[in-house]
Amino acid sequence: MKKRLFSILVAAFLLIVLCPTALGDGTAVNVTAFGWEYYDLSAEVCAIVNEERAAAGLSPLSRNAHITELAMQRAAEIALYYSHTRPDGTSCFTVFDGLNAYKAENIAAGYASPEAVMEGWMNSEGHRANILNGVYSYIGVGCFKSASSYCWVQLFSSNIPDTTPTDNVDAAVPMCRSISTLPEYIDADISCGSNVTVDVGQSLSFTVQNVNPVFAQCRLMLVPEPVGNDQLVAIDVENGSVTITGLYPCTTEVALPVYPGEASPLSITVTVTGASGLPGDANSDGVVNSADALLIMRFSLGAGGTLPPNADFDGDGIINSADALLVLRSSMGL
Ligand SMILES: [Ca+2]
Ligand SMILES: [Ca+2]
Repeated sequence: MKKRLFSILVAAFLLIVLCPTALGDGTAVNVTAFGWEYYDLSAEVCAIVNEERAAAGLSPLSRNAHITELAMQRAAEIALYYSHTRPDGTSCFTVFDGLNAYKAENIAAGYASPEAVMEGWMNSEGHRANILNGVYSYIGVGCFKSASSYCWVQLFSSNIPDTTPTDNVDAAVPMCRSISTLPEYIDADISCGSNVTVDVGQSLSFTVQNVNPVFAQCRLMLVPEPVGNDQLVAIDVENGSVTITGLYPCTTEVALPVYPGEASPLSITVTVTGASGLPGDANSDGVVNSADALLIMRFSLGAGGTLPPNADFDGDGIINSADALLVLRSSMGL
């Protein structure tokens, strides 16, 4: 796995408020990203940071609860767009919500452990300078893993309104993070391809994965809000995974928008094979209507062919004109 490191050194309050909000508000959209957060690895990185600081004669940083959450948010954001610029086009420091302090951010992706990412950072002058800077008192480390390797973020600050430390060491916490992003950073595909076939009653699961425009090996699960014909297929979304279950034989489209009003969302063509279980659906197209009634009537008049068992609408064991009439009445809502 290719690895990436970026750093930004000490940015003062005035610098931040004078920074333009890059590409402007109003164009960003909100997407939901799914991944797992590793507070255990976050704590390990902080411990190594303080070992390095002790070796350099510096005081330790307090692992701050609030900054840790901000770093977890940033870790999800760099999985979408690998940069010190946030996906919405603003500086990374906007995550501090206007805090007047000396602040810095280190980011990395592709490193498999706290030891590995810290070694990478300590061997890079700018990152090392952030880790070994006496101006900071607080640290938060984000560690987020979605459809590819870990994304790491260190945030440093000279002060923070809420100084509460954290000892959270939870591992692999499943998490949906809302991310404000410019639509041009959305470049997603479907993990199983755009055409699938399932049998009636069978399910298939897949994820919608965004390709990071800066670091293509970094992929992020986006949580879509699928739109399909729920008479034909059942759709469930859980932990970033979409599950489609075939209900009736058909070929149908399921759209997978990742934000409201997306103009050209991804879609998947689902072909459901097998016999329809829908009473009266003689042609197994998932809809009961006059076409089925006509088919049953022709069959009952000796036109030949075969009909599925559910053409026997009244369940008396015979497919005849009584079924055709009942299907017609049913399709008319009578
Ligand atoms: Ca039908
Ligand atoms: Ca019958």
